[in-house]
Amino acid sequence: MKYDFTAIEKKWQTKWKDEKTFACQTGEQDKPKFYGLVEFPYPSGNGLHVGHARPYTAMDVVARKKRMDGYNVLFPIGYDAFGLPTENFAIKNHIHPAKVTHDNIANFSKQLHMLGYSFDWDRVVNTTDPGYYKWTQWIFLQLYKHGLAYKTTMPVNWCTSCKCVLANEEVVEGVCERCGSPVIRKEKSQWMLKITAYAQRLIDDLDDLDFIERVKIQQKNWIGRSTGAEVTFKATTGEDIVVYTTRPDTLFGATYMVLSPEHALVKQWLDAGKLANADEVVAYQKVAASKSDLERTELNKEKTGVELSGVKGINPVNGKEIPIFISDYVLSTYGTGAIMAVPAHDDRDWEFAKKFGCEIIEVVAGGEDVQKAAFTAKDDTGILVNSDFLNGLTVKEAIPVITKWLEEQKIGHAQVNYKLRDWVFSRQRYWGEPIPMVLCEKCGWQPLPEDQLPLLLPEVESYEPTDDGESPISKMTDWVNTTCPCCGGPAKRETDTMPQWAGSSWYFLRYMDPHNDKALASPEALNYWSPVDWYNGGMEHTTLHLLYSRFWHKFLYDIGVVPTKEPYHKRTSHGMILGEGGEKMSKSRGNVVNPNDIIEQYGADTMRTYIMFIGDFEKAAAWSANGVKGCKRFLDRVWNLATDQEHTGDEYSKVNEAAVHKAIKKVSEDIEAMKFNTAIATLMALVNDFYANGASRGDMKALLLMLSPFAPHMCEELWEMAGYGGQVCLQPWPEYDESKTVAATAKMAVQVSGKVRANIEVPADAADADIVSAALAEPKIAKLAEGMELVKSIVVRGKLVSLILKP
Ligand code: ANZ
Ligand code: ZN
Repeated sequence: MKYDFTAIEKKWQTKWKDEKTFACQTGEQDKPKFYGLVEFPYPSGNGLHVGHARPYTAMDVVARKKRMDGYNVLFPIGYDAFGLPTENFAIKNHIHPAKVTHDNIANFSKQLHMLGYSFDWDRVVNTTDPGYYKWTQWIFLQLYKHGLAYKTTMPVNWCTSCKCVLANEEVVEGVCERCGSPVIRKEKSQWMLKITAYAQRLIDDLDDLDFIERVKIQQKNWIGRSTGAEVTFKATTGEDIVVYTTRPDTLFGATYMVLSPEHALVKQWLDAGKLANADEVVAYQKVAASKSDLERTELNKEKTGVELSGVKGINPVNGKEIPIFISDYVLSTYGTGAIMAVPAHDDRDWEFAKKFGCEIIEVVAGGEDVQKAAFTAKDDTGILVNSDFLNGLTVKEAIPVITKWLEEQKIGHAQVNYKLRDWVFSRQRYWGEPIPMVLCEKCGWQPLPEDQLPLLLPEVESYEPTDDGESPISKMTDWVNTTCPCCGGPAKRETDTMPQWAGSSWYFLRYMDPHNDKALASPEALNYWSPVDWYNGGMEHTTLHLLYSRFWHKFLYDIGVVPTKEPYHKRTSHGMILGEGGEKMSKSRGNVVNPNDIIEQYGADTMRTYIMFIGDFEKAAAWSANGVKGCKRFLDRVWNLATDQEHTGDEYSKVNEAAVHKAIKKVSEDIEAMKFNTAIATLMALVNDFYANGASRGDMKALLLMLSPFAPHMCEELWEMAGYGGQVCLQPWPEYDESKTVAATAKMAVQVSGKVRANIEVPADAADADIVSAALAEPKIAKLAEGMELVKSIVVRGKLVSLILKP
């Protein structure tokens, strides 16, 4: 009988959809719950690609196995649909972004069904649906009411082409992550979220989570905790200059100071006419303003700067007057925006001092040359020199001593700093959630009353960003002009929208209770399903989405909305799928594989099996057309085995019993460990055994159960044909007996003088001598051995026995 995958897949997909086979109920108490989550797709015009198919198939395999293990499984999907690509497409083609989104979602949904994923289709969420973004806006209002949302004017990353503010994370090597255009710095009034208030908890709580190590490390590095001290220097003009240093022990080596060009004191001195070289200073400020932080702090870059003439700093440990520079390598957004420079022991200061001829004083004994000392000083066992009361102490000992001294002098204190910045939450674009705030001339910023949510996105004629960088919504005066919720006087609505990260910061909560219009989800649903048990997604989302959503979740926990401190218990990550030849798939390279084509030619089950077989799930893997064919052949073999041969006996057959138990153990463990490729290899080997030994009805049943998470449609069809009853996806997962995973007998080849002459079967625990006797007793071998003498025998257990015979 022919394996008609097209008809079979359609048949089962329709049945699953019509019967809502994978819909789950909240609160089912007689089963443990399992919540498996994948990152919901951005519904772009390109449709689903193989990069989606890998993680989605993987979690589908896990979800299907968990159902068979007896769990009540929540496995949902939705769409992260606000954002720039859709808006840009809408502008270019003069189609409303809502229409573009609707069409793209329809296409994605069709493709996801075609792959046979066991999603609960009653729980689909769409971040652009007002019923959804009502709650995104509601969360924003809670953040505002708790002092975690504020508006401030600050230098922001500005994409010259998208005409839009970008978060630091969206700027990659000085250019816009999305369009590749240069990013400059610009002063803008922005809504900010105070994620920094959660920095320490975002680090500490990682300890209790089952996240893969590289995710934890990346999150910690991104948050970037550093410990040191703030130290106050005096300026000769009387002002305090506070610096942040991780090395207060090197204070005696501080021979000059550097302020960021944006530092408030620079402006103050300029305004007061204190600087003799004001023109030069202002010119330098202008150049620095156009650069991104990354460009400014590049290590190998030639250092630039201007010395302020007319003002000096005073080193508090020795009263020495030292020059003050402005330089772009000091960032306004880190620490205090000012540093004490210790050129003997800091690489950047060293380079700067060499160029500007500043004094270099070694304060940690380094050895031959001072440049080397810059490196050795990083080791906290170095010994302090030229440092008065610190001399002779190690770096480690000196830090608390000098910190205490600074505290006693009331000119400093220990300080912790984080690299993490507050989250720039405003976008001057159309296709996003309106920020529900109103500006009253009298009352200032006022939150929209919650009963006015959702604040709908108004219809506009043009979605083009404006040249002045305001959102296109700002042109909708009818919408913008409103009344103050506080005094009833004239007021204006905020016209910025939220960034794309907003909707994805809490979507996993909405899945728990997607149709609720009284709350983002009911307490029952939240209590029952929280936390997500297993979340798999891309490494590229480790520092943005994962951190943002942990922050929102912690906040919601603090205000009593969600029951757990953390949203996700376990986080894993998959490697990318590369094109044939190992290069990134891209339109320009012409190596993009469309899942639809593979499904059409070989079927979804082959697509699924191949994408799981392609290689180590955590590593990148190159697509191979031959590999696809190999997986199709494997499924053909299973199909033929099932349909061409007679299978009798509900027990496992004696010859296969050990192999079946072993396979169940291996496949079960491999799925839990995301070693899908070796799970499939195990099933392939089992099918080979079945061909070699024949298979009982019981053997075939076990095979179908184990293969069903990978190739669900074919397994359902064969299950039905065999008349086992019910659907395979609703059966219990097969159990294995550890003691039966070892075969009672072992097959061994017998070699005579290097040539295989016969096969024997011996007890698995037979002694070597007995194996040799059995080999010699085998009729063919006995004949060969007639009149010969055995000079040597080698036994390779479980494999072969090799005999050397001589006359
Ligand atoms: C003196 C010193 C001596 C420093 C030494 C380092 C080594 P992390 O670990 O990243 O926190 N720094 C402080 N604020 C800065 C800013 N806004 N822009 C650029 N650099 C800044 O680094 C903290 C160190 O980076 C601080 O300690 C300061 O230089 C510099 F042997 O102070 B250090
Ligand atoms: Zn008012």
